[in-house]
Amino acid sequence: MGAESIVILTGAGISAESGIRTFRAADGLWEDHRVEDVATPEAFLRDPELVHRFYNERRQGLLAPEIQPNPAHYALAELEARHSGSVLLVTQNIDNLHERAGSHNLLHMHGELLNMRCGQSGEVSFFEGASSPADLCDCCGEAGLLRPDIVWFGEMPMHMDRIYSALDSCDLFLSIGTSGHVYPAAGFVEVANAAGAHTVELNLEPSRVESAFDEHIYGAASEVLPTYIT
Ligand code: BJW
Repeated sequence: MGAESIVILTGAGISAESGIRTFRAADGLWEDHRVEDVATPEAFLRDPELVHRFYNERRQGLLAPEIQPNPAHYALAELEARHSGSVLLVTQNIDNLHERAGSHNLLHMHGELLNMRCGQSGEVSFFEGASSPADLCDCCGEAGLLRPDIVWFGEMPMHMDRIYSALDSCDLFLSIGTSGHVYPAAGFVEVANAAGAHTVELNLEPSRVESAFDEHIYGAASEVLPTYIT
């Protein structure tokens, strides 16, 4: 791989083979709610108990011993090790499987499941247990302010300046395991195209924005990715 500056975008598909459900697979429902109706600031205001329960379950799921990084996560960590300083990994995923596989130059644009954030001060704290609206926030000592450190619909994703700046100067952009339904991530390929990068989609099936890519590789990430990047 001769590229000098590589940006990689990952989505739920890369963690599917580790046992974490994707968003738009099957019925996409949780307790009869559409995920889109739970992962919003309005849902948290309306029914904080429900939203805490949703994230508590997913936190518990992530911490289960059988949930481990798969060969696709490891392949990206190896790629970063081989191309020191020239690979930026941007993930939409809120799990921690990339870091557990050894990736370091990593940005979680939609937040992290194991972090909580104070809705008042913005202070972020690591959190492994079950959260509830009764929890007191460490920074202000009040109940009801702590929320999952997650980017919900209508909120600004994180690290956007760093991401756009890397996209503006990359010469290779890989998009892995994402359906292309959710913006701004679904628009990154256009930014990379405008920068003159070679753009590649690796996914189980064509995404919603597949026509924007120069190259397409369809298959399970744990199979196609290690082959593609060696
Ligand atoms: C495999 C595989 C295997 C399976 N191997 N592949 C109208 C038009 C355009 C935009 C908007 C609009 N109305 C509203 C918006 C904006 C909105 C949006 O995009 N909505 C769309 C639904 C229309 N976006 C936002 O609100 C964002 N904020 C925003 O836009 O701020 C303003 C802004 C302005 C200017 C610049 C920047 C910002 C915030 C979005 C927050 C997304 N949050 C979620 C929930 C996170 C919390 C949680 O997890 O609970 O993030 S939604 C959910 O979707 C989650 C994911 O990160 C995200 C993307 O999903 P992903 O990863 O693509 O998963 P899937 O399931 O969709 O796809 C998996 C793919 O993998 C599939 O294709 C499979 O085939 C494949 N796959 N197994 C390889 N083994």
